[in-house]
Amino acid sequence: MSKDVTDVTDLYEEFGDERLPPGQRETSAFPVLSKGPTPDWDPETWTFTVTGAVEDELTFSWDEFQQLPSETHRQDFHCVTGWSKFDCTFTGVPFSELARRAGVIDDIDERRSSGNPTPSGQAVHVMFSALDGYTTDLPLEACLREGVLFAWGHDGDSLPADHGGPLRVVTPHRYAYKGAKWVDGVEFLTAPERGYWERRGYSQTADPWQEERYS
Ligand SMILES: Nc1nc2c(c(=O)[nH]1)N[C@H]1C(S)=C(S)[C@@H](COP(=O)(O)O)O[C@H]1N2
Ligand SMILES: [Mo]
Repeated sequence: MSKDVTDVTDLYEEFGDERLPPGQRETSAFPVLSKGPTPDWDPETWTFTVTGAVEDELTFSWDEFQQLPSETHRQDFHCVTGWSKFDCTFTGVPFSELARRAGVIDDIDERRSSGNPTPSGQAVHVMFSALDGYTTDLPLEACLREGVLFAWGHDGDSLPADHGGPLRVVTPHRYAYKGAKWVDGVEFLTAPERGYWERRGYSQTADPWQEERYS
C-alpha cells in the first residue's frame, strides 16, 4: 500500500468560502448513522457487481476487490443531520478506476491530466446498492470527482463494520448519505432514480455548501 496521502480537504473552495458548510457543526468524534443494524457479511461469498449501462459488466470477489489499485485520501465528511468531521483518512479504490474497467470512461490518463474524466457512453447516473438494502443515486459526473472512493480502510486499519466495513463509498463533496456503507454493487443508469433517502424527501443533489438537505 502506498503511503502517499492525497489531500482533498480543499475541495470546498469550489463550492463555498468556508470549509465548514453552512448549518454544520464540527465534531471530532466519528458518529455512526445507519438506518438499521450492521449487516453480516462473509468474505468467502461476498461479491461486488458493476452492471447496467456499461460496456463490460464486472464481478469481484472480496480477494479480487482488494487487489484493485487503491489510494489514501484525507477528506472531510458532512452528515445531513448537521455534523461534519474534518480530516478523515480513507483508503480504497477510486470510483473512476471501476468506471474505466467497465468501459464507462475511456482511459485513466485523462483522469491524470484533467482531474475529472468525461464519460463516453449512455450512463448519466449511478445507483449504489448495499448489504442492508440501502440505495443511493448520484450523477455520474459527481461520482467521477476525485475523492469518491470505494473505501476499505480508515486511519490505516480496515474499515470498522459499523462505519460500513468491509466496503463503503465516501463522497466528500456531497452529504454523507450519498456514500453507501456495506456497498456491494453499482448500477450505471441512463436516467436518474431515487435511492433510500431520496425517496424519503432528502435531496437528490445533496450539495452541503448549498444546504441541499431536502427536496
Ligand atoms: N448502507 C448504508 N449506507 C449508509 C447509511 C445507511 O443507513 N446504510 N447511512 C448514510 C448516512 S445518513 C450517513 S451520515 C453515513 C454515516 O456513515 P457513518 O455511520 O460511518 O458515520 O452513511 C450513509 N450510508
Ligand atoms: Mo447522514
